[in-house]
Amino acid sequence: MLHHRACHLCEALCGLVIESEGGRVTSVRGDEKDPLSRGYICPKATSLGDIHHDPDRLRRPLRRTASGGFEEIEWDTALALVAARLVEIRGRHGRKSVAVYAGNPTVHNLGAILGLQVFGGALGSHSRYSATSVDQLPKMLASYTMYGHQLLMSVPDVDRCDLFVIFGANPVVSNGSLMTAPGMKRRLEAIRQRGGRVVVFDPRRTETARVADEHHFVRPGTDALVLLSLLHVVFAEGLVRVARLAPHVTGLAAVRALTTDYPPERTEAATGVGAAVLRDLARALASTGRAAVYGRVGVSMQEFGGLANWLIEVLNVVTGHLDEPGGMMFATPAVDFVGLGTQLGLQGSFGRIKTRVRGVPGFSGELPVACLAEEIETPGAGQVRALVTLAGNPVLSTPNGRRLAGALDSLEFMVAIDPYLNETTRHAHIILPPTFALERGHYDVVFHGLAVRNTARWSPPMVERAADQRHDWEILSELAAQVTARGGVLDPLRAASSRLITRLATPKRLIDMLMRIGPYGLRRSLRDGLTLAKVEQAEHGLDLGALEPVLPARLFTRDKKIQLAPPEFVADLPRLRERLASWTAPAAGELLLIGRRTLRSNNSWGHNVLRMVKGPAICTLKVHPRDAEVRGLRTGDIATITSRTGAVRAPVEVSDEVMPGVVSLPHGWGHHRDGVQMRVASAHPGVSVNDVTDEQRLDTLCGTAILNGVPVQVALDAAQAPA
Ligand SMILES: Nc1nc2c(c(=O)[nH]1)N[C@H]1C(S)=C(S)[C@@H](COP(=O)(O)OP(=O)(O)OC[C@H]3O[C@@H](n4cnc5c(=O)[nH]c(N)nc54)[C@H](O)[C@@H]3O)O[C@H]1N2
Ligand SMILES: Nc1nc2c(c(=O)[nH]1)N[C@H]1C(S)=C(S)[C@@H](COP(=O)(O)OP(=O)(O)OC[C@H]3O[C@@H](n4cnc5c(=O)[nH]c(N)nc54)[C@H](O)[C@@H]3O)O[C@H]1N2
Ligand code: SF4
Ligand SMILES: [Mo]
Repeated sequence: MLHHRACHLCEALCGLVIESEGGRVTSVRGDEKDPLSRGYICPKATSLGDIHHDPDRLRRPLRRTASGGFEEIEWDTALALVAARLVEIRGRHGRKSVAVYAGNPTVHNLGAILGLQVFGGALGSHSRYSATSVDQLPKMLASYTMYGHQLLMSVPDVDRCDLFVIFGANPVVSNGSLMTAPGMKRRLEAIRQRGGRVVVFDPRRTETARVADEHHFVRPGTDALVLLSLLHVVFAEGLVRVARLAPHVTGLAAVRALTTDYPPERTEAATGVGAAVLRDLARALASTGRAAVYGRVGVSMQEFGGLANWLIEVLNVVTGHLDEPGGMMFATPAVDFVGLGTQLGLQGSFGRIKTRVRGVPGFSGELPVACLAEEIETPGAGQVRALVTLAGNPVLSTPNGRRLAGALDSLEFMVAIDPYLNETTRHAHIILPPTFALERGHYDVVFHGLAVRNTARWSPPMVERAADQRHDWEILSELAAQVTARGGVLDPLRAASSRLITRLATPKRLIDMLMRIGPYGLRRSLRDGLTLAKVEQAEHGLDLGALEPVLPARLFTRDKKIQLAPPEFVADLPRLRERLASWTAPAAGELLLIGRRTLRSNNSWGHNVLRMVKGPAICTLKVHPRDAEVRGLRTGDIATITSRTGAVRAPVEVSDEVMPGVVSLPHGWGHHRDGVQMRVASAHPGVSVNDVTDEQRLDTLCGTAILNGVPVQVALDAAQAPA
């Protein structure tokens, strides 16, 4: 049988043609007719079948036994137990005592997104955490403060731009992030074929850097200085060109004043980027009609990620590339979460709440996950005593995972909604495993809104689930109902959405309704308006056209203007200025550790598939020849990587693709732990980089963890055995 659907594993939304026989997946190919991916897929798509059939994947709830093992229990027993424990702990210790952590696959799962809203409302928890604070939070903060909406995030119009500048992203491997653009290599090559230019700033000569025209090493954490210098040149040389948006911009003079102290000649020693490079690039940005400056996780989870993300937006605005074809644009998705969010008052908020122990500001009702361990460990009113994880593996994905693992063991109660018994869920008292993607219908409400082309695609369920399996949304809404019945408190907004969803019964019907009231629904006549049925009929996906300018109509700030100099960011500049001097004089022997994504990995949970992990070791430490020589390290040696929080050992790969002074280790590994039931992953364990990242080091502006540019010592390991 042939099935058509979109891949949900990453943000690229590739169209797939999946063949199955007797319920078994026999092949996965790219869908040539998908208007967005046009046949492209990456190696991870082939793992969909393997995960679906994985004997380690949990299908029934598990309860921890007195001896520390797990036993299967019935759904009804499990759900009742979870609801009772959560309500009881909340009753005893208050609303902050029950925390929720939502991980990355939540946003790739329509039912989990909606279910989380309903469940979160019923629980009324004031301790919400997610992968946002180890990922894109700075970009959301920039969108919120500058455009008035956390989800109004600019994406590069790659297919029409002639100068594409990339800071800290490797889309040839990651397949693009906050830029849904499957087949990035092809798209980058197309820029060059039409005479354009691709420029990459990265401390590693990445796979993306290799297909670019130019690559510049930049010292980890210093991008904000590079950007200030680019802006300096734009202002000093009279290259400002705000064009159409000029009447809708405020703060231009303030930004000009803030950049005067940062000529490129003054920042080059700290950043490692030559002044001539920046002068040339600033002029090119100003003189190229269609150009875009884009940044991702390398400029997000770092010491000055907030500033860097803000300055990238500013640079696009002042060179006339925001909201213009070929520049940084905004998608107009069929299900318009930006517009809906505005009606529901969900544009965002910043600093309204703070963490109890360290006083770090929260963003949009959420607290930074780097603070979770101390919130569990520190006694007092508001201490976290119970935790719900949904589609997350924070023991491997958040800084100082070892400390967090210890903290999880001290909880009164933990429940994990997750299909695997892994490094995090093994700490839970109850594990509730949901269905896997092929067993459920899906419409991507998030990434259609961040795509480089407007399209819509519905993925029908492809395999019948077993009678006793539950979808994420069913688990969450059942828990919500039981928590409410036991005396849950609902805030009015969530109560309303909860009632709505319960009445409509399924996420699919909700999507249909949201589509009807979306930009392609009501905008057209009732007869021609978009409905889910029409999207379903287009089995390869529906093309809704190239991106179109949306500003100023889509500005949600109070004065309906783009805020070029939000006070939060301006107030953070002195911290950068103070740091400038120490970059030019790093501590003796210290190296800066950065991350790396690899083609056959999917954060922490793609490693239980043999075809993804076999072959040469992936979890290696890349070291520059100069730094290797000083330490007597050769390729194949085992090195010990030590930081304030601990040490890990990993095989060395000597390579001049990393900048001198920088080492690179991928995240999401470290599967060799007692009780983990992922047999393939445990046999190819690697080590967890987040055992040496530091939960105490944050971008203090917004609470994002610093996962790139971590100071470490690296030495030859005497024992020569990885652990
Ligand atoms: N050092 C370092 N750390 C990093 C990063 C880095 O670059 N360097 N990257 C960061 C980034 S960008 C991110 S997004 C985070 C990710 O951080 P997390 O989201 O915490 O971790 P994942 O590895 O994505 O784990 C996802 C979990 O969801 C489960 N899962 C998969 N599908 C489903 C589903 O449909 N339903 C449910 N209920 N569960 C499901 C998996 O079994 C797994 O346990 O990691 C961050 N951590
Ligand atoms: N194959 C695969 N694809 C994935 C994932 C995966 O795990 N595997 N994860 C998905 C997720 S959750 C996300 S968020 C996206 C992320 O998507 P990307 O951001 O494109 O992914 P990375 O490969 O982490 O790219 C970050 C780059 O930043 C560089 N960098 C590190 N520090 C700095 C710095 O201080 N300054 C600059 N300029 N650069 C720096 C790193 O060397 C790296 O090349 O990928 C998604 N796609
Ligand atoms: S690039 Fe992402 S969406 Fe496309 S096939 Fe690979 S994992 Fe799936
Ligand atoms: Mo991410």
